[in-house]
Amino acid sequence: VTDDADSGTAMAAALAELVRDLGDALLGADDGLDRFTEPARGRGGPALAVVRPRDVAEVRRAVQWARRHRVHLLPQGAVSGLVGASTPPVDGPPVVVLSTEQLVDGLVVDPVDRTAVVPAGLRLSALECALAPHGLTFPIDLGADPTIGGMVATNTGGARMLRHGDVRRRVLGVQAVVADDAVSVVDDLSTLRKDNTGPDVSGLFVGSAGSLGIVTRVALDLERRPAHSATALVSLSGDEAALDALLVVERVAGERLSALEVLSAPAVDAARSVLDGIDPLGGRPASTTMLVELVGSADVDDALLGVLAALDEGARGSGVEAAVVPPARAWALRHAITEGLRRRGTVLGLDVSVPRPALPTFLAEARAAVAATDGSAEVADFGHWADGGVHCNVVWPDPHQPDPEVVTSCRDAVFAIAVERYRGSWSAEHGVGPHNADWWRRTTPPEVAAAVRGLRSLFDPLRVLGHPDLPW
Ligand code: LAC
Ligand code: ZN
Repeated sequence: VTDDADSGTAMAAALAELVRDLGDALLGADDGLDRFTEPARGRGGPALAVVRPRDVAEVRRAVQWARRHRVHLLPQGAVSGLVGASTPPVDGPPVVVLSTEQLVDGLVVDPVDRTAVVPAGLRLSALECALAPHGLTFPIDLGADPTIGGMVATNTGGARMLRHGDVRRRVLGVQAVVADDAVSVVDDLSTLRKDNTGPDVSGLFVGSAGSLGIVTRVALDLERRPAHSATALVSLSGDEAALDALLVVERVAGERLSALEVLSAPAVDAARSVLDGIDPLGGRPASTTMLVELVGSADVDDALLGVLAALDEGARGSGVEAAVVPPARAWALRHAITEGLRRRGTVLGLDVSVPRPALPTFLAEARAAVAATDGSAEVADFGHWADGGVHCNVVWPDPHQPDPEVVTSCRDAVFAIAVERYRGSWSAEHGVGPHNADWWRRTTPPEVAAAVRGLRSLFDPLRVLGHPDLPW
């Protein structure tokens, strides 16, 4: 046990050493660290310093320092995660943030192989720009613009998961710096699609929330950019109708289907509020709305009309309002939801999944549970219904400010319905962080938890990597 004065002196000495080891890559408290400490939602805590290594050698030096001084080193990409894992805790041990924003050199695209080796700090948008001239894409699409390393650490899903899978399915290999005694570089950067020469070590870093190692490069399996795409927005009478429509769309669209999102009326309203007069719904009142995207050859427009005709027929005269909308407009509506909700007030983002047949009843029960917990809260859900995923956002419109206990009660109520009643997941695609760590402890079978903790003691025996409140 040290008293505060002693630990303060020890920390000052440790930081002086960090300046000596990594000074050129370091930002200190005087440099304005807000963009590294403010999470996408909610509040963050302070960082002792931010280190921005430019290569693997500097990442290793940072990890060596963290081990020597037993200080938490928090890997960080674009701070777009939604479970609180990439920014320092409000109350907790001191942390140094390791931002990958300068780990951006050395992208290698192989158009013949249809693969790329990508530095961890590269943003998804920058990767897409580099791939476009080759007619290639890394087909994971979402509202934010994360780094590739962050996408690996959270195993991002996104809106085209039904067609292209999540990050896990697209990662061929990973290079990561781990915090074992040797501070090893685990170099498993093969770009081979077929390579059955033992267990999948790269895969261990996918979804690890930055705790097992700091991902420095990633080998990715790419896709050809589709030549044509067509999108429609379909207004439906509610969630039951959406489930019926989902089946019709899948049956008629077949392999052309590349996205199917369902947006609740409050989510549509929130998105419209940020689109400044451009209304992809042509003035129709907000209702449960399905976004359907088809990709393929020049006949996708006709195929989409066929899907809409089948939906109309399936609705048996009760009327489905549907319109073909240019893809950029349809996606603008979809991607404006997050910002629209943020402008409404305080948002609790709950990212759950349930078996598809349970989607309507799950949502009805979740809305009722939230209303029973706090009358001022609204549910503005939207999600990747074809994958059984729902972003069950709870919103407190300004000026309502929920107490922390109310937030916890809403989260627990919704998660309990998803997990206990419908055998769903309390984190469908946003990964694990302090916001949902309790649920990992509650629901992970002991043998599985022991395996994860075993990996942690292999790669990070001193427990210096990742957010201090990770549950393993
Ligand atoms: C998305 C994030 C919120 O689907 O998961 O855009
Ligand atoms: Zn999502």
